[in-house]
Amino acid sequence: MEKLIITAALTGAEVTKELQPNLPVTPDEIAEAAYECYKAGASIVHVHARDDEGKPTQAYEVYKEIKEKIEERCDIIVQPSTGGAVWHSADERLQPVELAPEMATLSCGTCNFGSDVFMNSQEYIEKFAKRMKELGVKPEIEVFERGMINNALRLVKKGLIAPPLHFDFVLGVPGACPGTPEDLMHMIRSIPPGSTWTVAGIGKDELPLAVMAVILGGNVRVGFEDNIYYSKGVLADSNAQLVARIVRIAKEMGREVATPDEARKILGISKK
Ligand code: KMH
Ligand code: ZN
Repeated sequence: MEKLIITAALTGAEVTKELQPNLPVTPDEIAEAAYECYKAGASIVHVHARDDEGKPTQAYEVYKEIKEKIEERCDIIVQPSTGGAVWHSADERLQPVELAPEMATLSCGTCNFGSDVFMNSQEYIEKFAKRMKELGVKPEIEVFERGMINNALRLVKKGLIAPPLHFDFVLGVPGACPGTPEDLMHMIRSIPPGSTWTVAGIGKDELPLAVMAVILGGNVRVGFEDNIYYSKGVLADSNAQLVARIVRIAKEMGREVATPDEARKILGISKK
């Protein structure tokens, strides 16, 4: 098995400080949280930006500041979100890609998202994939429903993305695919051989799906974007605490944890 790639999804667009007082929202807080996660064993940081009022923003300048502040501290792979918040336009969502980061997310279909709709029309998906290709950004294909895998494979046929593909199965979003072990197995069996995958279980699904990924040779995403608790009813102290738990479990299972450079090699990313 390859070494385990751990992604820390620090902030997201939906969680607030009221829900999780330790949520990092300013560029300094986000950079510091990224560094703590790096020290704990994460090799990728999935970034969402917030404005001065703590509201989600896709502004280029804010992502630039966050990226620079993280890069001053460590060489973790910075993966901005192109999902943003459900109300962001496609053009807003694309802004962080202009920084030409090593990776960015590419959501490959539309789904319900709680009481909202997370809109990813074919037009959006192709536009995002095209710009990522032009700027040499490795897409992390976000899969919230099984059919999104086929949408990604259509992008391969159109020459907009190229294997080896890297998938993130986001399971347990209210309104989209649940996070049962059977759902994860079905996703894994549905991707092309030679692909890599990670799993982001939402809420109570985070830990069991992460453990499955450790066992099955996949990779793991944890963090406040997906889950704010350490255990039932107990808030986590930090994103790094959630990363550290996965590192401990992986070690117990005999699975080594990848450094950022090892993750780059596994994912086929050349360091920028
Ligand atoms: N906040 C969600 C609507 C991504 O980062 O690419 C979308 C999301 C996906 O978080
Ligand atoms: Zn995200």
